Amino acid sequence: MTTREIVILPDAVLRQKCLPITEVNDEIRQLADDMLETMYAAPGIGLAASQIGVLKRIFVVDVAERGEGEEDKKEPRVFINPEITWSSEETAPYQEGCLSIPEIYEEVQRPVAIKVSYLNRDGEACELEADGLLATCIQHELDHLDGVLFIDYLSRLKRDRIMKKFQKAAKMRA
Ligand code: K2U
Ligand code: ZN
Repeated sequence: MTTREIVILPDAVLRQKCLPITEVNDEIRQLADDMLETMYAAPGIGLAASQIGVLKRIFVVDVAERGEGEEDKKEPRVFINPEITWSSEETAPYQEGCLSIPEIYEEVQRPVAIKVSYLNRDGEACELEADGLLATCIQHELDHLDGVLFIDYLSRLKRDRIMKKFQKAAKMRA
Protein backbone atom coordinates (compact mmCIF):
# COMPACT_ATOMS: atom_id res chain seq x y z
CA MET A 1 0.00 0.00 0.00
CA THR A 2 1.06 3.58 -0.63
CA THR A 3 0.19 6.90 0.95
CA ARG A 4 -0.76 9.60 -1.51
CA GLU A 5 -0.35 13.40 -1.24
CA ILE A 6 -3.49 15.14 0.01
CA VAL A 7 -4.58 18.08 -2.17
CA ILE A 8 -4.93 21.36 -0.28
CA LEU A 9 -7.33 24.27 -0.93
CA PRO A 10 -7.43 26.25 -3.27
CA ASP A 11 -6.40 23.44 -5.69
CA ALA A 12 -9.07 23.39 -8.42
CA VAL A 13 -9.28 19.58 -8.41
CA LEU A 14 -11.27 19.85 -5.16
CA ARG A 15 -14.01 21.62 -7.15
CA GLN A 16 -14.19 18.99 -9.91
CA LYS A 17 -17.08 16.50 -10.08
CA CYS A 18 -15.88 12.90 -9.83
CA LEU A 19 -16.90 10.31 -12.45
CA PRO A 20 -18.67 6.98 -11.80
CA ILE A 21 -16.52 3.85 -11.59
CA THR A 22 -17.53 1.47 -14.39
CA GLU A 23 -15.73 -1.67 -13.16
CA VAL A 24 -14.68 -2.54 -9.60
CA ASN A 25 -11.37 -4.29 -10.33
CA ASP A 26 -7.98 -4.75 -8.67
CA GLU A 27 -6.91 -1.25 -9.73
CA ILE A 28 -9.88 0.23 -7.83
CA ARG A 29 -9.19 -2.03 -4.83
CA GLN A 30 -5.57 -0.82 -4.80
CA LEU A 31 -6.82 2.79 -4.95
CA ALA A 32 -9.13 2.11 -1.99
CA ASP A 33 -6.26 0.59 -0.01
CA ASP A 34 -4.00 3.56 -0.78
CA MET A 35 -6.80 5.94 0.27
CA LEU A 36 -7.26 4.08 3.56
CA GLU A 37 -3.53 4.16 4.25
CA THR A 38 -3.45 7.88 3.44
CA MET A 39 -6.46 8.52 5.69
CA TYR A 40 -4.99 6.63 8.67
CA ALA A 41 -1.65 8.42 8.24
CA ALA A 42 -3.25 11.90 8.13
CA PRO A 43 -4.94 10.98 10.53
CA GLY A 44 -8.54 11.24 9.52
CA ILE A 45 -11.83 9.38 9.59
CA GLY A 46 -12.70 9.86 5.93
CA LEU A 47 -11.07 10.57 2.57
CA ALA A 48 -12.52 11.12 -0.92
CA ALA A 49 -10.65 10.30 -4.14
CA SER A 50 -10.63 13.93 -5.30
CA GLN A 51 -8.59 14.77 -2.19
CA ILE A 52 -5.71 12.81 -3.70
CA GLY A 53 -6.37 14.21 -7.19
CA VAL A 54 -8.29 11.18 -8.52
CA LEU A 55 -11.66 12.10 -10.06
CA LYS A 56 -13.46 8.81 -9.40
CA ARG A 57 -16.59 8.32 -7.30
CA ILE A 58 -15.02 6.50 -4.35
CA PHE A 59 -14.41 7.44 -0.72
CA VAL A 60 -13.26 5.61 2.39
CA VAL A 61 -14.39 6.01 5.99
CA ASP A 62 -13.42 4.61 9.39
CA VAL A 63 -15.31 6.01 12.38
CA ALA A 64 -14.44 3.14 14.75
CA GLU A 65 -14.48 4.25 18.38
CA ARG A 66 -11.06 3.38 19.75
CA GLY A 67 -11.03 3.10 23.53
CA GLU A 68 -8.06 2.55 25.86
CA GLY A 69 -5.81 -0.09 24.34
CA GLU A 70 -7.86 -0.18 21.14
CA GLU A 71 -5.60 2.17 19.19
CA ASP A 72 -5.23 -0.41 16.41
CA LYS A 73 -8.99 -1.10 16.09
CA LYS A 74 -10.04 -0.53 12.46
CA GLU A 75 -13.45 -0.61 10.77
CA PRO A 76 -12.59 0.47 7.21
CA ARG A 77 -15.49 1.08 4.82
CA VAL A 78 -15.20 1.61 1.04
CA PHE A 79 -17.99 3.41 -0.83
CA ILE A 80 -18.04 3.21 -4.64
CA ASN A 81 -20.61 5.18 -6.70
CA PRO A 82 -22.44 6.16 -3.48
CA GLU A 83 -25.90 7.73 -3.58
CA ILE A 84 -27.92 9.04 -0.64
CA THR A 85 -31.42 7.56 -1.10
CA TRP A 86 -33.02 9.09 2.04
CA SER A 87 -32.15 11.84 4.55
CA SER A 88 -33.90 12.64 7.85
CA GLU A 89 -35.76 15.91 8.25
CA GLU A 90 -33.99 16.30 11.58
CA THR A 91 -30.60 17.98 11.37
CA ALA A 92 -27.81 18.45 13.90
CA PRO A 93 -24.65 20.59 14.07
CA TYR A 94 -21.15 19.12 13.98
CA GLN A 95 -17.77 20.89 14.23
CA GLU A 96 -16.38 19.80 10.88
CA GLY A 97 -12.84 19.86 9.60
CA CYS A 98 -11.28 18.72 6.35
CA LEU A 99 -7.91 17.20 5.51
CA SER A 100 -7.82 19.48 2.45
CA ILE A 101 -8.53 22.59 4.53
CA PRO A 102 -6.20 22.08 7.49
CA GLU A 103 -6.74 23.76 10.86
CA ILE A 104 -10.15 25.15 9.98
CA TYR A 105 -13.09 23.88 12.07
CA GLU A 106 -16.60 25.26 11.71
CA GLU A 107 -20.11 24.13 12.64
CA VAL A 108 -22.12 22.55 9.84
CA GLN A 109 -25.75 21.39 10.08
CA ARG A 110 -26.54 18.10 8.36
CA PRO A 111 -29.34 15.46 8.47
CA VAL A 112 -28.78 13.20 11.50
CA ALA A 113 -29.65 10.01 9.61
CA ILE A 114 -29.30 8.85 6.00
CA LYS A 115 -29.66 5.80 3.77
CA VAL A 116 -26.88 5.31 1.23
CA SER A 117 -26.63 2.84 -1.64
CA TYR A 118 -23.17 2.01 -2.99
CA LEU A 119 -20.90 -0.72 -4.33
CA ASN A 120 -18.42 -2.27 -1.88
CA ARG A 121 -14.81 -3.17 -2.68
CA ASP A 122 -16.02 -6.46 -4.21
CA GLY A 123 -18.43 -4.63 -6.51
CA GLU A 124 -21.48 -5.85 -4.58
CA ALA A 125 -24.51 -3.55 -4.31
CA CYS A 126 -25.08 -2.48 -0.69
CA GLU A 127 -27.47 -0.27 1.26
CA LEU A 128 -26.52 1.25 4.61
CA GLU A 129 -28.56 3.15 7.20
CA ALA A 130 -26.27 5.51 9.09
CA ASP A 131 -26.60 8.07 11.85
CA GLY A 132 -24.30 10.07 14.13
CA LEU A 133 -20.68 10.61 13.11
CA LEU A 134 -20.89 7.96 10.36
CA ALA A 135 -23.77 9.84 8.69
CA THR A 136 -21.92 13.17 9.00
CA CYS A 137 -18.75 11.67 7.55
CA ILE A 138 -20.52 10.01 4.62
CA GLN A 139 -22.27 13.29 3.73
CA HIS A 140 -18.98 15.20 4.00
CA GLU A 141 -17.20 12.69 1.73
CA LEU A 142 -20.03 12.46 -0.80
CA ASP A 143 -19.95 16.25 -1.06
CA HIS A 144 -16.26 15.96 -2.02
CA LEU A 145 -17.22 13.72 -4.96
CA ASP A 146 -19.43 16.56 -6.24
CA GLY A 147 -16.82 19.29 -5.71
CA VAL A 148 -18.63 20.60 -2.61
CA LEU A 149 -16.58 21.54 0.50
CA PHE A 150 -17.85 22.05 4.06
CA ILE A 151 -16.89 25.75 3.82
CA ASP A 152 -19.69 26.09 1.24
CA TYR A 153 -22.17 25.81 4.13
CA LEU A 154 -20.64 28.80 5.95
CA SER A 155 -21.45 32.49 5.56
CA ARG A 156 -19.97 34.23 2.50
CA LEU A 157 -17.84 36.32 4.88
CA LYS A 158 -16.35 33.28 6.65
CA ARG A 159 -15.82 31.40 3.38
CA ASP A 160 -14.11 34.36 1.70
CA ARG A 161 -11.79 34.80 4.71
CA ILE A 162 -10.81 31.11 4.55
CA MET A 163 -10.28 31.24 0.77
CA LYS A 164 -8.07 34.34 1.08
CA LYS A 165 -5.98 32.62 3.78
CA PHE A 166 -5.37 29.54 1.61
CA GLN A 167 -4.84 31.55 -1.60
CA LYS A 168 -2.16 33.58 0.21
CA ALA A 169 -0.51 30.42 1.58
CA ALA A 170 -0.53 28.86 -1.91
CA LYS A 171 1.23 31.93 -3.33
CA MET A 172 3.92 31.58 -0.64
CA ARG A 173 4.46 27.92 -1.62
CA ALA A 174 4.74 28.76 -5.32
O1 K2U B 1 -12.82 14.48 4.11
C1 K2U B 1 -11.97 14.79 4.93
O2 K2U B 1 -11.28 15.80 4.81
C2 K2U B 1 -11.80 13.96 6.20
C3 K2U B 1 -12.69 14.58 7.24
C4 K2U B 1 -13.87 13.71 7.46
C5 K2U B 1 -14.88 14.36 8.36
C6 K2U B 1 -15.11 15.73 8.34
C7 K2U B 1 -16.07 16.27 9.16
C8 K2U B 1 -16.80 15.47 10.00
C9 K2U B 1 -16.55 14.13 10.02
C10 K2U B 1 -15.60 13.57 9.18
C11 K2U B 1 -11.94 14.91 8.52
O3 K2U B 1 -10.98 15.89 8.33
S1 K2U B 1 -11.12 13.62 9.25
C12 K2U B 1 -10.59 14.50 10.71
C13 K2U B 1 -11.66 14.38 11.76
C14 K2U B 1 -11.42 13.48 12.76
C15 K2U B 1 -12.39 13.28 13.72
C16 K2U B 1 -13.60 13.97 13.69
C17 K2U B 1 -13.83 14.87 12.68
C18 K2U B 1 -12.84 15.11 11.70
ZN1 ZN C 1 -12.96 16.94 3.63
